[in-house]
Amino acid sequence: MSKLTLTMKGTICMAVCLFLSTTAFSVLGVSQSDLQYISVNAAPYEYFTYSEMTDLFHDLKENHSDIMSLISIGRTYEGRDIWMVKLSDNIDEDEDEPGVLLMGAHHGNEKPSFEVLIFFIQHMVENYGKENIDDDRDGQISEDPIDGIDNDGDGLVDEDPSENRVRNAIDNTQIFLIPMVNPDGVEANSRKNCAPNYGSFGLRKRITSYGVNLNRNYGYDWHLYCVFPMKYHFLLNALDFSFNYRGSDPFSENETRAIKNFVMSHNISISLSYHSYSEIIFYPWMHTSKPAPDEDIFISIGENMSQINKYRLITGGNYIIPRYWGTLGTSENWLYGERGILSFTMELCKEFAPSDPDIVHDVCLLHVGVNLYICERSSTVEEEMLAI
Ligand SMILES: [Ca+2]
Ligand SMILES: [Ca+2]
Ligand SMILES: [Ca+2]
Ligand SMILES: [Ca+2]
Ligand SMILES: [Zn+2]
Repeated sequence: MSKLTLTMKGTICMAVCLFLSTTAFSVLGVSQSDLQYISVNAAPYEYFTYSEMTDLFHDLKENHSDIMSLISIGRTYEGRDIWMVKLSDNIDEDEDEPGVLLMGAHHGNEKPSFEVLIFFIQHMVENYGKENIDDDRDGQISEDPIDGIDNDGDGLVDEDPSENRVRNAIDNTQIFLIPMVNPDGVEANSRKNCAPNYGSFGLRKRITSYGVNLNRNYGYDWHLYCVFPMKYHFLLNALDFSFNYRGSDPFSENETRAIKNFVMSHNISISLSYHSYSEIIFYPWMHTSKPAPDEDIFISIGENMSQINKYRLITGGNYIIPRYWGTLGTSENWLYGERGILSFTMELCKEFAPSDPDIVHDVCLLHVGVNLYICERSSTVEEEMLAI
């Protein structure tokens, strides 16, 4: 049983009735209806820890070894394996199928970013091999796919998804998932990783601070920091104690080197990197308002994802990434600039780590729909890019 299911069962919304006398109400200056029910959410959502995730993946792999593999693509400073789950049929072969890369937790305090991927992996392995079934037992089969819409108008949303979609995604794509890029940061609840810094440029003999913002450490157009220091928040990114410290060199960190080595040896068409928060979808370029060569495809994919999760799609020319407040060193810029991978940032939720179990469950389920859409779209993007 999934941790999410367990947690949902443990959550009881207690309606506390207050039996106060009329006199007491008048003294307090509030009406009886104001105080009749106070809803107390008994148990805040418990996100996966690194070791719980590790155990879960080993269990799932045991039970679904025909469609799931698990490897470590590298080790963190504190010695944790960076786990990569692959979902596909013919699991041991490198097939000629489009590759999809889904990542979470570049920033360790952004907990929904790994939770959505752990949930997705569970959903996929548990539904693979099932014929389309009537999940809600209403006599109709798979009538309400995961798209945030009540397709059959019965008041429930996404209650009867298509099992065949799961099978098609696993049979026709190679899905690579790295839910915790920064497990040390997850355990420390830290934006940065936990490796020591030896001065801002790595030239000191003693440790001066800890941690690099991994999503500033990818080596694409790295030198622009120095050419246009004012444009790229040079101090925030270059000083080692800053929350946005980019590291002493491009790919100076174990985690970003692991992602780089993995990506360089695999064929990948589309990538989503989950973060929180702000309910926004970004795509390259992130350091300049110059349009990306494939901007039309980025917009088309982005708009389709936005229809599912209702997040705002931010285009390169928008004020969030203007010319003088650009971001260098993101995974998206490097994946797209270096490897031509259509890569998006997905900023989940309205806060770093919501504690309401219903909110976490909804965001996880909704992004099963987003991830399935990405798998389906990956079958045509190579042709789409060639056509430009
Ligand atoms: Ca049904
Ligand atoms: Ca179904
Ligand atoms: Ca429905
Ligand atoms: Ca639906
Ligand atoms: Zn982030």
